[in-house]
Amino acid sequence: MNLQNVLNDKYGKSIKDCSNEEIYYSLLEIVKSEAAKKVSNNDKKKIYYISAEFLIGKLLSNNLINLGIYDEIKTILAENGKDICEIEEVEPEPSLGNGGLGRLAACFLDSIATLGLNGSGIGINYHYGLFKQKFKDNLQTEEPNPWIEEKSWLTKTDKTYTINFRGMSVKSRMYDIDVTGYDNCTNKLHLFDIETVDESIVEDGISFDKEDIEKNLTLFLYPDDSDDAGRLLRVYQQYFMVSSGAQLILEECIANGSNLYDLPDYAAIQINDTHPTMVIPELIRLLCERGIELDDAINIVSRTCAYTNHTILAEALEKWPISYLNKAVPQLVPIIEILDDKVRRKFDNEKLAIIDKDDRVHMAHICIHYSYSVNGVASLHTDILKETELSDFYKIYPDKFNNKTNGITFRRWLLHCNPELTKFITSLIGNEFKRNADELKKLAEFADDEKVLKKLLDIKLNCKKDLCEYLKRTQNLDISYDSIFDIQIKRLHEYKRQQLNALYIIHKYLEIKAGKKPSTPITAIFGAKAAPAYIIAQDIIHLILCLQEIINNDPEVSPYLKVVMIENYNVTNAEHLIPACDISEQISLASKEASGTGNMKFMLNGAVTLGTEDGANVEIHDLVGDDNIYIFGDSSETVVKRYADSSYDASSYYEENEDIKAAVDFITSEKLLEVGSEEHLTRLQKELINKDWFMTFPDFDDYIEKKDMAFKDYEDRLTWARKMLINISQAGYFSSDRTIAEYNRDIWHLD
Ligand code: 26V
Repeated sequence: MNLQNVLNDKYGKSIKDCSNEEIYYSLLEIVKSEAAKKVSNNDKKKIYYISAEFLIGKLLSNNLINLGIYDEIKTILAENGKDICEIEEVEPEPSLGNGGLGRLAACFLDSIATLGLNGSGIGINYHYGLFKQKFKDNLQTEEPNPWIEEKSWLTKTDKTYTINFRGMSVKSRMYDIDVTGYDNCTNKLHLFDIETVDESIVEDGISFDKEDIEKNLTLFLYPDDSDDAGRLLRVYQQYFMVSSGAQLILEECIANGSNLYDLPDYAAIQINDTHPTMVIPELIRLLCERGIELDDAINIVSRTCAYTNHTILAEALEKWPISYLNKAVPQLVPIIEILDDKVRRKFDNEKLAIIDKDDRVHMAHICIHYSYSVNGVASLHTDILKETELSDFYKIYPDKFNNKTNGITFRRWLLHCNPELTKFITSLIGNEFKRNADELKKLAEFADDEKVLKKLLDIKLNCKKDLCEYLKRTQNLDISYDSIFDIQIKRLHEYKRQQLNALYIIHKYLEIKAGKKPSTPITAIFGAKAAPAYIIAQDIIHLILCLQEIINNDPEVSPYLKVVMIENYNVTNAEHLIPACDISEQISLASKEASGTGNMKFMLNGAVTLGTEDGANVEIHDLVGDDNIYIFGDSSETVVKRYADSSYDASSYYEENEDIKAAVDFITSEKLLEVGSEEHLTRLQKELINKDWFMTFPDFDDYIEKKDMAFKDYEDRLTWARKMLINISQAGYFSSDRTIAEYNRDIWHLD
């Protein structure tokens, strides 16, 4: 299909005369038709990746790249005075995920298709996805993010299923999004939706009637779960997803020749965190309905499902009161009771039970008992699961546990977001790294090649200039490319410790005020959304926004230090931020960040990590060595011990460490109160002094020392460029192609 022909047919105009919108919609058609021409893999066995989130980002450019027509289209457009980047901006970004977990699912789909594996994603077609973030009076506000237009990547199918809830049933319809592999087959992401959804029930911001399930079921991703109605809606959403998915899977397997007893030969179902757990009892229910004995059904399903754990945080582990399940999906309750009963008969250990004494259903426990594989997402995380968090389970099922260190797709996070670096790498080591990321290691040969190192610095500078221009244009933010770009972009959570970074900024501000000026100016960049009901997270955003206002408007300080909190952090702005980064902030409290994947994206784009020994940082450290990373803070063992013996006392650090006291006191200083809210700032300050649950104070001194050391080292440009090069050269391990190959080798066993 030729762009000019399509434009002629649709609009009767030449490329030159078409609007960016007209070109975008035509490219959408071209991509869909080219994707359909690719063969799909119809092997007997298929992997179903089921997930409540797929944070796919914009799709146009990635599809063009994967289909091998990006350069051609870019050139035709340029010849006609059109910039492909401006066409890209027409596309709305779907926000079908919160953060790392959803983005991982999107990277995995890309790699499954790229490796030519027979696989589909199964999820929910949220109309508004996660909220759009706006700042007002230095506070976060939330708005819906409508992304579905009349013409979009979604293709309506004629597949429908009936989903029964207590006293009500809904008709689920499947919509498909093409998943193009890099020079390989096209797979599908199946997103389920209902037709009765009513966008008009959304009132102020993102509030809506949480009880009107037929109108709200697929409106938002994870609506506010601070109340019963919100939590119950999540149960409805989850069952809707898994029942639709389970019906589809059985239908496809039967069509392929399965007699259902041999289901594990036809399907592997990867359960992405506990959100899709109900697929286990639902499949058991459906098999029984089709005449299979209960024990057989349990056995079949357990050999089909595999579970991935993405967090050890207790508050994130789902435990649904059985009363919720009774209210929404009573048909699953007797099955879950039987699953619990079987566990109790076999093991005399309350901690292994599915239904606890308070009548709450531990979703992770269903997954562990009734799946054939349980994996963590980075080596340290898996070790902690085995040794601490899930040690009772590990004792009874040692063979089920395995590690699959996360990865990222290099198509989006290098080829697309950093074409200049991609081109340079290609000029040094050839094209092969695009298929085999391990080839990046060859770059290490150039570690002492001054010309190469200088070019790397030039490319970084260009990316920084691009970012400045992008932030000016989209957010009216002014930053200088002549400064160090120190970036922390991720969901706002106390365990990720944006507050530690904020304390550093206050510390630096006070130093500058006292006359100690950094020799290279620093731009501290944040991007983060906070859950609407997460009070302390909202307070931390408020603190950062207040610091931005004070510092950037202080002529004594702003030449040396600037703070930028970008609005509505999402995949698209990440694609601009990551290539421009010098220092990648990965400062979670050791043991708490299961893996992190932003850390990998930064490394691949030549940023140097400043981080704790947490998640995949540990593996990055192992790969690049001490000289090419800045590690600080207490080890996960120390942290785990501190929690176990409750020995941490934040207030003593506050009293005894002058720097900590000065920074924390500043949170409620007159200066900050001039621009901020006393309620928010006081609450945050008290939280830190009295609790500091994620232990920022014990790591504070070391953080400052290592961060200042990194800033100092940055000044020796060639030595710094060498660190950048080593990071890029070692990033191949973090390709999601490697991760998916391991899932397939160890868990899915597709041909
Ligand atoms: C969810 C919640 C929800 C309730 C409030 C507290 C809380 C804390 C954490 C979470 C995270 C849930 C699971 C998740 O998103 N895990 C992330 O998965 C990524 C992909 O494996 C991984 O890189 C991140 O380290 C991990 O946090």
